Amino acid sequence: MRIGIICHPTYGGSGVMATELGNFLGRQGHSIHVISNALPVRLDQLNGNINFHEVMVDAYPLFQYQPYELALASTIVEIVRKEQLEILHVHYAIPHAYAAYMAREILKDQSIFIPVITTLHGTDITLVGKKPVYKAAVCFSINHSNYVTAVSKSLKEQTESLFEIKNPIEVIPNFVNIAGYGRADRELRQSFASKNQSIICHVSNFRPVKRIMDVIKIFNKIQEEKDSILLMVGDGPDRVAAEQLVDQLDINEKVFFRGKTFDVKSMLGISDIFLLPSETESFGLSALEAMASYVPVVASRVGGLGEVVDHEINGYLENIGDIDAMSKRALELLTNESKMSIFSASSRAKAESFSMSQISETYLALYKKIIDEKK
Ligand code: GMT
Repeated sequence: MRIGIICHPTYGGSGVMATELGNFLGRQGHSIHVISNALPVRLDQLNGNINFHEVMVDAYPLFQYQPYELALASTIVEIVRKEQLEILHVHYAIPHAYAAYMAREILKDQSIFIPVITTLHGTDITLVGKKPVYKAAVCFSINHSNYVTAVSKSLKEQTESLFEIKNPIEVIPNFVNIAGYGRADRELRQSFASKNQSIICHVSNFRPVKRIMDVIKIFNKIQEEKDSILLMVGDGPDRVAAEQLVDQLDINEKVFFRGKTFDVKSMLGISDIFLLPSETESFGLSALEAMASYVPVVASRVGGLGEVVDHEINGYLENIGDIDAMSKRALELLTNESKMSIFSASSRAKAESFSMSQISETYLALYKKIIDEKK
């Protein structure tokens, strides 16, 4: 099959999912064409079936904002024609679903018919898409996609309650390539923490929605009771404020900001607890990746996190902003070895139920069905 994938390239679950799906299908022999404004971080460039096409935007001084959607739509048209793509899978509605709609209509004008699948990821609906300035265009492009999927039941429900959706939305959850995750070697762990120290981890794009000040405050309470360190993996707008808070709390020696280029799998592989106290989270791919690494998650009870983390079975879900409860939950595990090992095994087992091979096959079957319907 000849598949076009449109996604954001930067750190964020939607780009990671799109890229991992492309990598998997490319390894199966499908011809994958990823279209984005920069090379996505996890794209497997060594595979001959995987191709990357950069959207180039010409900076013109008349424009305060460069018209990225137009450049993207034109690039899609060009690549569909040149590579004879059969289907377009767009990840994250803004601005991809709208640009793909335009491209599909331009191609129709040239007697080329290509279906568009839109996968909704979360903030494209819950934070950004619902804003009045985008709402009409987002709703229109969802309703004019040939097929729509959402990464959790919670996101499907939120989309249906926020917009006037005429298309059915199928839930196809995010997945993890389980084989790539596990415990890392002891030497790596020892390079960060002493034998008696626990390792707490957080991975995100450090945007306000992730509430990384809560991460620092929760960790501060944990380390008062149990000697620990905190790995902050990622980067983003709240990093400076988080560093200031670490200073104020005088825990500099225990908090490591690792930046965004660091090997996430290894960081998860040496961790004991993963913190995700987000304001909203449609799914929580980083939580799933932690669980695949045998790391129980302490998170807020929001959005689709309850579809990933089973409260009191392989992690804990508490109210948004409840720093006390989250730190107590983390300590419950860090100070009880047998409970920790039960939660840890159950985390991995739950992650295995989101297996990449199975969920990618679901997408593939969907592509086939939609292409066949078009014929
Ligand atoms: O807002 C983000 O956290 C980034 C965003 C993205 O584009 O990657 O993440 C969303 O999509 C992920 C992949 O489907 C989900 O795992 C995240 O939960 C979701 N983020 C939010 O809903 C806040």
